[in-house]
Amino acid sequence: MTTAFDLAADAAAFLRKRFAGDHHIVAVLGSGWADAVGVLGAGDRCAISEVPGFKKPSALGHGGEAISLTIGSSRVLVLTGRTHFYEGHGVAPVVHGVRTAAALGCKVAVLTNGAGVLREDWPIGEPVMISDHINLTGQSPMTGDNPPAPLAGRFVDLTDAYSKRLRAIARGASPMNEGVYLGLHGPHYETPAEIRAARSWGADLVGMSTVLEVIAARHVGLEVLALSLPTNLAAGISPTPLSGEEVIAVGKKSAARAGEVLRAVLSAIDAAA
Ligand code: 8IG
Repeated sequence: MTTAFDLAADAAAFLRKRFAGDHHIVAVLGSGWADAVGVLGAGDRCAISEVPGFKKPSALGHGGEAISLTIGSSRVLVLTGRTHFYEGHGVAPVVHGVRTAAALGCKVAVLTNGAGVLREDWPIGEPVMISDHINLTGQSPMTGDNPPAPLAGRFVDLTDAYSKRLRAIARGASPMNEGVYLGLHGPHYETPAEIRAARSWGADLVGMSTVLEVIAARHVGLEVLALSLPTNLAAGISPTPLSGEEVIAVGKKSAARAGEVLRAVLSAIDAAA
């Protein structure tokens, strides 16, 4: 039987051939981050839809490319968009990127996203770091048969999911606020009552991605750093209705800043390797 891990191995073989060799770091660009790629420098590009198992992301403001670039002495695979669970293809395509990256030799995943923010004192458009998450998607990438040996079993430990080591490196490269990300199914936004509940649960950020990727990334041994771009105050806190267009507009305005932070963080991770 072909497993999701076989498909990731196929994708990695394709990318290894296309980009001539293994990579060290994968960076996934979420909402508001796609335009930051310009700041990271030139690289070799390929359409993600050419790579086995990948779908062209349909989410607003997401790119559809795999880019191979070099930062310091690290080869970085940049995915300029991601597949969300709400796109309706199930969990496997959502986590295919991180599984492929691990099969391509990556040891570190830097996941980025756009998020609603529950903290009125956190500036919109200024990147923050995720310290931990609450997964309310009701999903897990580890559902199903136990992964084939030599992969780890399905009961993934998430105690230190957001690497303390990488967070210290990122903090040193670019001081940032840090908080808990609540991952929801979407694609609708929350009600104000849900945001009040989220606050009492200890959430600082809300979004529709990342948590499933982090679980899958930890399973395959990737060390994870996750950055959020707060693009809007959460529902009931925001003085205006939420909209995808607002997210895009903030992303565009913040691209240079987000790119600068991402570049500094990737450089620092390279330098610590
Ligand atoms: I960008 O306010 C972005 N993504 N669930 N809520 C949820 N996802 C988001 C939000 C938000 N903003």
